[in-house]
Amino acid sequence: MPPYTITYFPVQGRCKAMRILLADMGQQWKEKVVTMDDWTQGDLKASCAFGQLPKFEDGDLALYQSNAILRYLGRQHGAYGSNNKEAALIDMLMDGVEDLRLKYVKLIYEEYDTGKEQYLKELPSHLSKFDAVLQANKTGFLVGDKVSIADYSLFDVMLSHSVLSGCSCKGDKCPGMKAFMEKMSSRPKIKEYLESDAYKKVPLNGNGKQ
Ligand code: 6SG
Repeated sequence: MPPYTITYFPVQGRCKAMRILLADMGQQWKEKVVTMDDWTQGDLKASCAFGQLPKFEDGDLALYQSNAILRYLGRQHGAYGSNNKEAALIDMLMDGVEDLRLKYVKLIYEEYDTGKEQYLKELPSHLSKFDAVLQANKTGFLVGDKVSIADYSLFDVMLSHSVLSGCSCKGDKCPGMKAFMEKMSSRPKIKEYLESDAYKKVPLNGNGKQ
């Protein structure tokens, strides 16, 4: 039996980074898919700490909040830096990625038709901040010399932007980011996962927009 269970809607959404981390770490996990009918019935929602999914289980531990889940897995699988200072920088970058993710989610679910032009105009300025961190660190990762949960989180959000229609920021002006995306995409287990049906058949977002 796989040690972990992810309970979530039939989308990538808030689970893409943790799934990529688990695949990269060679871990097995079970997926429990919750349909709109199951969810609106209400019992599961009432049982969730904040009334939302994803839910992540490791034996008798039930965790909610996708970034808390990533932090747990980062600690468990050595992807949370090599010391306290690296862990603090990883936290900072995770929060920076979260700020960008919230803008992306707002665009997708609330402003796709009205706000995309402005979003795309502002995007290079957000991405340039991550690019600068990557260029300064010189290892191809955001922090230190090994992969961390901040890398999985940024990689996840950037994969979503790489298919955002009209988004021309594919890395030409962001050499650090371009190298980062190539490095993460070519890690053998990530490559295998991204080419699998388990990944490809699941839509990015719950409303079909991307
Ligand atoms: C939605 O926002 O997928 N959880 C979402 N929505 C249902 O009743 N801070 C935490 C975290 O990081 C945010 C959790 C997140 O973990 S994710 C949730 O639980 C609720 O609030 C986006 C997503 N949406 C999928 C979805 C929405 C509409 C169609 C598909 C409702 C849910 C599933 C079917 C109906 Fe649906």
